[in-house]
Amino acid sequence: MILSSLLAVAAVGSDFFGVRSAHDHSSSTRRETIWFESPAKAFTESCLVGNGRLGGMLFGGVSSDRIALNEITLWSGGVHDQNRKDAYKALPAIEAALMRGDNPAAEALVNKTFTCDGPGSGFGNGKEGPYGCYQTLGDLQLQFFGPTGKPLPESVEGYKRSLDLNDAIATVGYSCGGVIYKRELIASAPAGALVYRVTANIPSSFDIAFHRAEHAEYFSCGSTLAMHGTLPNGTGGDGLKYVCLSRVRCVDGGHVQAEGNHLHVSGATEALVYVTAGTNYKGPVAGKWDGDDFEAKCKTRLDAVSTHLWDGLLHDHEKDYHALYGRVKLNLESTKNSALPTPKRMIAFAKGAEDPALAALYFQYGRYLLICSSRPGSLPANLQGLWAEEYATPWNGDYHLNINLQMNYWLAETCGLAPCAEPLVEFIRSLVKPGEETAKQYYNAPGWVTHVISNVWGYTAPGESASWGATNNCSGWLCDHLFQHWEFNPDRKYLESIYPVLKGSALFYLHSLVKEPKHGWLVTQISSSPENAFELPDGRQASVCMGPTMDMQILRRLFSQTARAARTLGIDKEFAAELDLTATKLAPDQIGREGYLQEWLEDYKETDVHHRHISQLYGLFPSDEITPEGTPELAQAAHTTLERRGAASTGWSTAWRINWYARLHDPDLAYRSLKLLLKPAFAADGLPAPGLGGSYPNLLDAHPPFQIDGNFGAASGIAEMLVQSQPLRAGEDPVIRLLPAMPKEWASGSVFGLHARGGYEVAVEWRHNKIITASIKALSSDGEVRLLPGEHVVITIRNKPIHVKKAADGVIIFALKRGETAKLRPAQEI
Ligand code: FUC
Repeated sequence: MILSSLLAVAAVGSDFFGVRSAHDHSSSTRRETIWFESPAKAFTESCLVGNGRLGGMLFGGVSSDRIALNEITLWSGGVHDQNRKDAYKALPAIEAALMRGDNPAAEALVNKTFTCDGPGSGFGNGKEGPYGCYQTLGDLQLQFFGPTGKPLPESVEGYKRSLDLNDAIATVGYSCGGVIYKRELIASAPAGALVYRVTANIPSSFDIAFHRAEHAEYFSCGSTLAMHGTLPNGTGGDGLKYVCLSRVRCVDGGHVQAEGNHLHVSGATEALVYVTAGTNYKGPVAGKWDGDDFEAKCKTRLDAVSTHLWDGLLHDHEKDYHALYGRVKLNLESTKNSALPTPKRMIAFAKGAEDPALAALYFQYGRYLLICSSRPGSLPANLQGLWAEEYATPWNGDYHLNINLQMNYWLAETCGLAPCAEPLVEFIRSLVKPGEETAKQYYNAPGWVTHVISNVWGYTAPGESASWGATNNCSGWLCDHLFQHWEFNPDRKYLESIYPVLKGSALFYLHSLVKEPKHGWLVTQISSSPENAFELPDGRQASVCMGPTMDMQILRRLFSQTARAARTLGIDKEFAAELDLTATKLAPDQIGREGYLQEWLEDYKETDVHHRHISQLYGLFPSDEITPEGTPELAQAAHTTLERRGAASTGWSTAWRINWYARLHDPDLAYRSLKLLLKPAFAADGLPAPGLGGSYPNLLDAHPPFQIDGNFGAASGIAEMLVQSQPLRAGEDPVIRLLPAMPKEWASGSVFGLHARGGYEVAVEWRHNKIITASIKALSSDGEVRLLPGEHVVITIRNKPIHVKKAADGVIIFALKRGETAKLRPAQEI
């Protein structure tokens, strides 16, 4: 249907309901707020909202305001096969070069014969190519006028702009010439819309318009604005089509009029600006897509949302949001600094003013960002989550699979956001079919495989350069997320549904293993340790290799998880046994000459000793084959590796360090990394400053540039500092451990709602660095809790002390029925 005719039918005039909001935002509970004293000059100062699909970045200007918009499917490019046909025929020559230790020759061959067929990701610039690029939907621009009809001056009184994480609402307020202006923005998941409420205490006027720098047409009709367009598919044709609609409804007096490509609102004390968007995304990822009907569906959403007033919309939005956000509470005790605007608070913290509550805010911000960018039925959070103001977003705003996408989801299970992992699960499933073709063309192998980069179009081929694009352990790593989702939320049906995906991945790697000549270990036949390179004894450099440590660790995990899944389901007995046996033949973790964990099969010198990727520590986190209890020498080697690489790095690498140090039970170094991540990455004017890592004024992570993985990785790291549930030794049952890496600076506090493997919800309260009380609730099934209490405790269920079994290493075991809560107290207090 033609969009203009759709809108003409629907054009509605202004409504005069005269209803003022009765909603009161003040509440006695502590609020987690990021706030500013001035409008944002860059999106790194803006306030972010999102409903999993539609996002907004509120700049909050006085005379002119901007909400940068996003729709998570808005990608250029399209579904294109970039597999090099019959590339596997080159394998024997590459393998032969690797077997004789001539890695540079192997690398030259990979570059020539084993990269993608086509431009691939365009080295991060794939916008005009078939790979495509995630990009902004455009801007909603607002222009405000004072009582005389002139644009508002920039200098106003009492300016405040804030993002309230407790209710997921962004607010701007100020007064000018005695007039009080207030605006509030939500991204409502139930309504599928952004709603911006614009109020003033006298009748006021403003204009709104859409702006997009390319591929956009606009029109207006009645009280509705439209922007629509078609992105290029990268091979000379039309790609994704999109539409974005906005409607203004005057609530308390006022009038809306379409004037050219904008709407003019006059005489209103309260107006609601509704925004909906949609695309005809038809990629391979299963979701609740609008399809060819996207314009009509987008308009239906607009019609529906615009029948509602603010209070009702806010009520539904908060109810929906609280159901996720409210699952976890973290109180690290406030300091006076929470009264400072966020950028000043960050500066004070960097200068040494302790501020535990800032860490709690950063933790909840990570959870907030995931709730806003990853909801069931949609796509996973990309490199920027959901928020991009660019058309050529850095690294195409894609899904990098050698750390970044995985890090985005580390917090999902531990931080009570399992439903937010659903888009990742669907995304992984969508890679199986294209990944089977890639396995066939490149390795002549069964099963499926992905390499380093992917997009919403099912890209699984290697990247365009051997130095980073040959890494092929990524599908194995993704499978860990499928399995952990089950470990945290045991459900047989779900396990049945993911088993074929695990099996397909395991089959691929089983097929790809070769015997390395020195020890006869089984290793991956052609690979690289993500993005790092090494020097051969003769001084030549290369990245391409056999069996880097990370590959071996990922395969051990994949094989054991797949075998465990098969046994749990009572199927594929022989296959499970084959996986177990093969795992014992894989190259082991090795300690290098300076006591570090070797990154490669040989003790090569890395070309960059401070490289941001420390992939050989995958075995420490997110995996659990290296633990202080089970493998103390390897744990020490991991520690040495980390200190050798140094503390300063990119945002995500710093965030990974928090998780690593937490697993090494080193609170001081975990906290050091968290501090580095919170270091201001901005100059006095608030704009990004040169440097490595840190955070922007709105607490977004600086790679630089902005990359959201550090935010998510840090939230996961903070959770790991407070509660862990991996086994003490690989292959054993999970053990819940309370406050395993709690820094002395967080002397008193409480956390509620962190999740543990086996389906448990955990709460802990501590004072003066000692646990006062804790509780464990069985969410999914009856089971046996294994707990490392750290000190002598008494456990009660329904106020009655219960019997606990004592196991090795101070672990205690007790039975807990589904729905029951066990309470723990130090023995002397009972
Ligand atoms: C990987 C990292 C880079 C960056 C990019 C998006 O390639 O090595 O640091 O995070 O992904």
